[in-house]
Amino acid sequence: MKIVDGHVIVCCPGRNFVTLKLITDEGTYGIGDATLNGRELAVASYLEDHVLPLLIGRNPGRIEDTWQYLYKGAYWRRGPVTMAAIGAVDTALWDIQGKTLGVPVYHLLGGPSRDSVLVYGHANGTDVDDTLRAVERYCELGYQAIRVQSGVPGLEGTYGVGRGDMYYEPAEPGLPPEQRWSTELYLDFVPELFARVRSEFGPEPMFLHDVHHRLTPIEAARLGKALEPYHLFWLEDAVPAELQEGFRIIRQHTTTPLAVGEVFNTIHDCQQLIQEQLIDYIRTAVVHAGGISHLRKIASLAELYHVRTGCHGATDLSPVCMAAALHFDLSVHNFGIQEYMRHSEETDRVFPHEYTFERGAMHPGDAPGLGVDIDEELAAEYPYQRAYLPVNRKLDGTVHSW
Ligand code: EZ4
Ligand code: CO
Repeated sequence: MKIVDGHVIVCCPGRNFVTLKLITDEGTYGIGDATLNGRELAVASYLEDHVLPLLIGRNPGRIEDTWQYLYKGAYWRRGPVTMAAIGAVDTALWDIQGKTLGVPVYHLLGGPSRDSVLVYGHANGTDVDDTLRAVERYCELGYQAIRVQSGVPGLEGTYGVGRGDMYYEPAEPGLPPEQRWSTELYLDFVPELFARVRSEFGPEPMFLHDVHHRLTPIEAARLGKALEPYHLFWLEDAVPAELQEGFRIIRQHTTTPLAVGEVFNTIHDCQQLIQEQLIDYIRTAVVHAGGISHLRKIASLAELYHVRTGCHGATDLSPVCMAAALHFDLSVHNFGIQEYMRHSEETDRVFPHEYTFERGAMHPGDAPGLGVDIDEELAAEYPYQRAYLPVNRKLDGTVHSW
């Protein structure tokens, strides 16, 4: 069997997505997500201009060999653009392999290690009361685990608080919007928020919180310590993680479980974090960390050190990535949790899928391959629209991590 053709589909059914499609001489095809929020066209060009010519004529069953060929063969290694492109190829090849053998991809990954995949949803509100109402609605929808984000009094707009109801989409068409930030106001507010959440909903629901890279290690240590009475499932991205050893400081001070990794691209970004047991959950995503093949290597390293997986699953990762993540999650032994921000109806129509949600857990379905498709005719009705993530500034105007 040979890859004979391929193309990249860029569409915007409510938000931008980049999808790779590889077609074989037997007529089967596979798809992979290549979406890099705010930098979409760079990955589309990397694939179209530099990768597709290398794939024509290759045997699609040589998944690991193709990964190594694209990674080592480029000479230039790592980085989000390269790794999203490799991730898309890898995902499409697993899809083809599953379809060729007539089995869902999780069967190729060792079969199911569990019956279904625990997911967490996103409750957010402009203030505490608004946020509590959102948490209640997620509980009613059956979610057992809920990420809680709230507007901070005195700050206009903050990470995780959406414009719509029960929905969060940070990217904006046009040029990047700017937000304002105060670490002081935030640190005073968050423990109060979780005190209210626990007193209203009791000890049972699992609650998570995303700091979104905005603290220093010692500030994160203070927050983790202050949140200990409320038993968070995890505290996410407490600090920007370029400095892996920075997590030692947080770890010395708090037992609040730590999660990180949605912006990581390779195992090298988390090697020290995992081997020194500085984190509890690794959040690398299929699309941004080199596909299913590379994610399995990260999970195997993590398994040795009692670190579990908690894949990124925001709306800017397409349903193709979501499907691939669910096959990975179902099969890998040291699975922890999967993020699930529901996509818009427009997006779900463009990407018909087999995966299902029931009582706070998901299943990838049993269709051969990934069980997800792209309706190219419908996708063509939604052309690309330039959009960016916000930029963040402190109250005095200094640029801060968003
Ligand atoms: O801000 O995916 O945990 N989820 C997140 C996301 C990220 C977006 C960036 O594109 O932090 O909402
Ligand atoms: Co996050």
